[in-house]
Amino acid sequence: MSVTKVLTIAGSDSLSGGGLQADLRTYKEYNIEGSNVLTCIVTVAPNTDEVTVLGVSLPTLKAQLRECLSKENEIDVIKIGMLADIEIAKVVANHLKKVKDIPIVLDPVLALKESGLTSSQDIIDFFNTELMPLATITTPNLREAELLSGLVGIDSIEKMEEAARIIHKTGVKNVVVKGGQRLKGETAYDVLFDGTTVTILEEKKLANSYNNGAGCTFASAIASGIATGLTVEESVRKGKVFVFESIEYGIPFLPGLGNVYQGGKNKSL
Ligand code: PXL
Repeated sequence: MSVTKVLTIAGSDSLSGGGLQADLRTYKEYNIEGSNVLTCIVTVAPNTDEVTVLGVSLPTLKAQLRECLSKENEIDVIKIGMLADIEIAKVVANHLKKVKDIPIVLDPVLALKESGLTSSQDIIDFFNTELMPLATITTPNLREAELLSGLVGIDSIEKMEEAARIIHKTGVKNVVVKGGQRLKGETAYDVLFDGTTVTILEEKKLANSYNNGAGCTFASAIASGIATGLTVEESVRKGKVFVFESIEYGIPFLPGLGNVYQGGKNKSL
């Protein structure tokens, strides 16, 4: 029996809403075997909400990449999440340049919604020049789309499209800009651009905010779709429904806040 495999290169989210924990749960729902390279550990202090990001040592990172990207592993798709700093990003990029014919889903985790933490300009530039050209698709949220495109105040579908077109120029094959909660109105819009066609995806906004991990889950769901043979557009459409249901069945842990629950629709707690 052949097994479909996705490799996640991402950080650990100790509360498990996002990060590689969300990624692996998503692959499980898609019946995909997930492996992971840990880049960093993210912790959020309970009272102050202060976010700490601890990167793994570069030798440890390299050892994981060598192990997971060995030929025998036969990875179908690679998904990239949080890279934490420029040194980690450089090591990851060097390894990715050596792999051939494996689609790469690049979630440009440049700003955490849990904090005001935003990446430095050198890492943003590195994403645009080194990582984007390697990727099949990238999945920025509005803030990340602003950082990558240089546009300010993206607050409409038109501006999302403009940002997608700018980001596409870096060499990434497809861009999906996520409107998420930040875009005004009742509808959650995403704008997908493949270099030729702009596709606007819609889903109604959910009243609850159990959306910690929604971004990681979306990118992982897209990676899963591609791994199972769907086109990029089909993978994005299916991923959007998957995230919607994961938020709908999310797990509350503070008043009004919670983690997405992957595939929650098919389970009962
Ligand atoms: O959802 C963005 C994200 C990605 N990766 C890690 C995280 C988070 C958010 O908390 O902790 C490791």
